[in-house]
Amino acid sequence: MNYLCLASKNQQWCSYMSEFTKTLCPYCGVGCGLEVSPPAQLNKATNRDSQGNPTWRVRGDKSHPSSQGMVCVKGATIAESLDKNRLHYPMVRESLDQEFRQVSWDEAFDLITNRIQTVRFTQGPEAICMYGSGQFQTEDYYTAQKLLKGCLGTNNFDANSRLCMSSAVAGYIQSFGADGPPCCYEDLELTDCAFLIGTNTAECHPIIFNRLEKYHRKNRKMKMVVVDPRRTPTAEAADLHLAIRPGTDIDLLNGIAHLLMRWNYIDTMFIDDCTSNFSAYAEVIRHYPPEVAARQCGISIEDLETAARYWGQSQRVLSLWSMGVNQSSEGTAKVRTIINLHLMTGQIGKPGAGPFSLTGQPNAMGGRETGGLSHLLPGYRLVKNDQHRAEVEDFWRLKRGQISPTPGLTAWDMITGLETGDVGLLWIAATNPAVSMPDLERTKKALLRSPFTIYQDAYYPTETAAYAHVLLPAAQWGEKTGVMTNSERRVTLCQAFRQPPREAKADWEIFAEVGRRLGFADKFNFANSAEVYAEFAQLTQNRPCDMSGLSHEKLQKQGPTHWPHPKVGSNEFPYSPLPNASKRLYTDLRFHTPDGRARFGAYYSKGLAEPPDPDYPFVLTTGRLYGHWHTQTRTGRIEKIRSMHPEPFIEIHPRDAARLGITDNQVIEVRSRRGQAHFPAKVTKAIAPGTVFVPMHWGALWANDAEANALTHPESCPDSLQPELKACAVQLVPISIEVTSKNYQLQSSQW
Ligand SMILES: Nc1nc2c(c(=O)[nH]1)N[C@H]1C(S)=C(S)[C@@H](COP(=O)(O)OP(=O)(O)OC[C@H]3O[C@@H](n4cnc5c(=O)[nH]c(N)nc54)[C@H](O)[C@@H]3O)O[C@H]1N2
Ligand SMILES: Nc1nc2c(c(=O)[nH]1)N[C@H]1C(S)=C(S)[C@@H](COP(=O)(O)OP(=O)(O)OC[C@H]3O[C@@H](n4cnc5c(=O)[nH]c(N)nc54)[C@H](O)[C@@H]3O)O[C@H]1N2
Ligand code: SF4
Ligand SMILES: [Mo]
Repeated sequence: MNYLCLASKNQQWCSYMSEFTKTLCPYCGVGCGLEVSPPAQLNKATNRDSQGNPTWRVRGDKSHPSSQGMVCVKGATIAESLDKNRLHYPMVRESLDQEFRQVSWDEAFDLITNRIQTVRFTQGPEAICMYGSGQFQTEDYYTAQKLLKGCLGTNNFDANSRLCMSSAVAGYIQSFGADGPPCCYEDLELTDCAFLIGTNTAECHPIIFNRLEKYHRKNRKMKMVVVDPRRTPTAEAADLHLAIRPGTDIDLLNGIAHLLMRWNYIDTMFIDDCTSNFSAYAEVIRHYPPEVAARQCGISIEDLETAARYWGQSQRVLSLWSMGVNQSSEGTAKVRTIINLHLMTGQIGKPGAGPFSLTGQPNAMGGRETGGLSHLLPGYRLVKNDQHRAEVEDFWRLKRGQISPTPGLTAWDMITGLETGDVGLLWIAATNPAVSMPDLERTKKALLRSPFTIYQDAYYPTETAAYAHVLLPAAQWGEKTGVMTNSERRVTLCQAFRQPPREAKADWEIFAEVGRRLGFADKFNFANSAEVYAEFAQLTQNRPCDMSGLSHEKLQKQGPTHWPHPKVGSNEFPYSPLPNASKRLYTDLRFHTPDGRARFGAYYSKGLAEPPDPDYPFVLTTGRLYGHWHTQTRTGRIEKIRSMHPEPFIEIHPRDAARLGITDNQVIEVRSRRGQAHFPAKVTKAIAPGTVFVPMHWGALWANDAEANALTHPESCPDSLQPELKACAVQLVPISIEVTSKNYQLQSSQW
């Protein structure tokens, strides 16, 4: 019976294949299914139709279980960006003050491999670094790990996920013994209380929010709590909005825990049978009575009590979080403090409940699975673990000891390594650090000192291209077939539907070719990405993220599938029955720790790394807008989105504005200890007094002097090494000019 159901589902999945290509939206971690169809009369050589119109048609895929046919404005308009300002050829230059000249791939590969060999033998493998991205497909990530960590013997592969969800990874590992969000999207429609903390889900994970909000509207008994210093569109929809002071999440969560204890809403049986370290935690939360917690957070005691009551009285509580929690100098502690509430109330391993970290990028999850941070190895393994290294070495047929036991440089370490001269070669792919890294003045100065930077991107120009010696044209979404895993651990095959433009190549192909030319031909003789995935999937066998039962072929026939998905018997039809348990982790209440118990983390709040003071009296927080994606490489080239968000701005509370004599639209100079930037003021009650907000999207190519990261600092969480991009201290100086949106079109109309 089971197989029959599956088979008919498969047929439905396959039946559209001839007309549409099924794939995934390449923007956010929601991972919405898309169906893409070609423009009428496609000319295969140019990717354009007879009118020269390059637009492919994109619509939501109703059969994709994560998104059920829904898409947001970014997914809906993605096709418009595919042919604008693409990087078509490898380009090189000897120094950053020269013009680039076009070279053949052969020349580019020669140059790169020679340089790698020189650095390897003069400075050692530790001087070679790669900085990658959650926008890689799993095959790209995996090939890069094999090249750097396996063949070259350096763990210096880090990704922009360090700036994004490394605190969630560290928190899950410390509390549960392994990484992996335990929940699924169905939980959105099964919960009694959704506790959203540090996440503007409505703008940043819109389809998750749609599902939640629809359910919330129908079921008024279900409660939605939003914890965010800003009154975001997400907060607007909540039953309770707790506008805490930035950086006081641990005070709030420990304060809620204190009340849950006091009111005896705790699940003693679960605590006794399934957890450890409760007594240390109980000692900590004793110090957070409501008067203390509410005062610290700047909220009322009544609101704190309401939040605790919602949590305590709900049968099923689902917490959702993202950057307001992770991007913090106590990010891991914040994550564990959220998990603590679930453990003390037994809210995990059942429908509608659990601690659910939302991943930002489309394949940040794949990055975790393939070991795409400098302390990880493929298959949720750790660099520091002797057995894990040995398993990977054996699997890759490397000599024992080839993988270094030392975690590699993190994203920010690579910047400081350039400053000290320890980094001899930096290879950047699928990320734009000249906009997205903290403390941009320092970052850019370090990039200028780099002896040799390779930059592999789909577009030109981007801000980071200005710091590259070699540019490599990358095939992007729709031009390469590969796998991505979304926030709910659902794996989707993203099929190519068009040719890469001119000479662009898939990232994994570039890494594999460099590997072969460095003398590791036997390690990289993949004929296609399906073979790369097959090898990687095997390496996950018997690991928490086991997907050894998956392959490109199977994903194509069967459609998107949750992991764990172990190999059961033959990999051939009939497809292995999906273990129902894979929808949710820990349904057996056994965790991946040595004793099988989840660990409470006992943390006092430390607050911000750079709190406001009389010289820099405001807390600046930074984040995202609905239409734009990060550094605008795609969305800045889409008219509909540009007109939706024409210019950057700074949100200021009316009380602060009045005190400083600031009016709407007036230009404000914002200064931190590291730099300055200018933004038109948006005077609004959506932001709390004392806090200001700027979007992160406007780098040097898109606006004059409106970089959020000119202001931010790199102070990081000691466990996850994730920088505190969500808060720094600033001063505001009103400038008299009024801006018009013209200022912000100038930059991009130049090219
Ligand atoms: N439209 C759009 N969607 C995106 C992206 C995009 O660029 N554009 N990027 C994707 C990526 S990679 C990511 S990581 C996600 C990010 O998704 P989110 O984390 O939802 O987005 P952010 O706007 O960075 O930050 C979320 C909220 O954290 C709040 N915050 C700041 N400080 C604190 C604090 O101390 N405590 C609490 N509780 N909250 C705080 C901010 O006010 C902000 O509203 O979005 C993904 N989706
Ligand atoms: N102040 C502040 N700074 C932040 C944040 C914040 O909240 N506040 N958030 C941080 C977070 S969470 C994130 S995730 C980062 C994001 O920051 P970035 O990663 O720098 O931002 P993107 O614009 O997504 O850059 C991705 C690049 O990859 C290219 N690309 C797309 N597809 C492919 C491909 O298949 N192959 C290759 N080679 N290239 C491709 C795109 O053209 C683009 O240039 O920013 C971080 N920085
Ligand atoms: S919600 Fe995310 S995955 Fe879905 S269409 Fe929008 S950007 Fe794409
Ligand atoms: Mo992110």
